[in-house]
Amino acid sequence: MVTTTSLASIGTEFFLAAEMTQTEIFEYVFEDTLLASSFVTNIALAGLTILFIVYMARGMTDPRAKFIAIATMLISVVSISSYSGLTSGLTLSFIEMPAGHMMEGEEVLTMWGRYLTWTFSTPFILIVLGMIAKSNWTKIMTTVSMTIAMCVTGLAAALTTSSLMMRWWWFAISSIFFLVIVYVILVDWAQEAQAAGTADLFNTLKILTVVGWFGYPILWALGVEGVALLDVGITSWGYSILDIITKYIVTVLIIMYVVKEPDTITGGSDWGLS
Ligand code: RET
Repeated sequence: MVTTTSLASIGTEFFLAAEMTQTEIFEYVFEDTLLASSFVTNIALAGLTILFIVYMARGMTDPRAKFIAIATMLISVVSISSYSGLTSGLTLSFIEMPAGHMMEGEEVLTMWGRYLTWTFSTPFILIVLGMIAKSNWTKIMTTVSMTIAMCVTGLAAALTTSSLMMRWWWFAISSIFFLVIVYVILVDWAQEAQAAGTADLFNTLKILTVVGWFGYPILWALGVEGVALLDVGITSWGYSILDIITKYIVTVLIIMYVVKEPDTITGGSDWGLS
C-alpha cells in the first residue's frame, strides 16, 4: 500500500534526481566563458592582492598599523575562498522563481555563495574604514552587525522561492541595514576622519565604498534575482567589477598609506594590550 510517508519520500527522491549535481553545475560554469571568467579573474586578483600586502607590510612594526594591514588582507582571503566556492559549483544553485517573476517557473542560476561570503568580507572592510577614521568600537561593531544582517537578509531574498513579494520584502529589510552603514560612513566617520587627520585617504575610500556598495543592490534588482533585465553572466561580471573597486582598489590605497606608519594610523607599542 502506498502511504502518505512513502509518497512524500518518492516525491523527495524525484526532486533530488531532477536537481543538477555539483559536477553538472561546474561544467555549466565553464561552458559560459563570461561567467567563468568573472569568477577566475577575481581568484587571480585576490591572490595578487594578498601577495602585494604580504610584500608591502613585511617591515611594519606598529601593532595598530599591523592590525589594519591584517584586517585588510582578510578581505582578499575571504574573496579567494568565495570565488573558489563559486567556480567549483559548491555555492551555486538553480532556483525556481516564484509566480509573478519575469522567469516564473524557470530554474535560474543563483550565486548564493556571494551573499553568504559577503557576510565575512564586508565586516573587515568596515573595521578597516572605522579604524582609519579613528572611530570608536561601538560604531565599528554597529556597522559590522548591520552588514552581517544586510548580507544574511540578502541571502534570504535570493533563496526565497515561495513568493515574489517575500523576495522583495527581504530586499527591503536588507536595504534598511545598508542605509544605516551608509549613514555612519558618510556622516560619523567622515567627521571623525577630519579630526583624526586621515580625511585625505578617508574621503577617497568613502566615495569608492559608498558608490561601489550602492551598485550591489542595483545589480540585484536588475539581474536574474530581481526583474531579470540582465542575464546571469553580465550580472556576475557586474558584481566582479564592483568587487574589484570595493575590495582590491580600496585595499591598495589603504596599504600604500598604512605601510608608511604615519602618526595618524599608529597606536604605539602597547596598543591593544589592555
Ligand atoms: C543585496 C540585496 C539586498 C539589498 C542590498 C544588498 C546589498 C549588498 C551590498 C553588498 C556589498 C558587498 C561587498 C562585498 C565585498 O566583499 C544583498 C545585494 C542592500 C551592499 C562590498
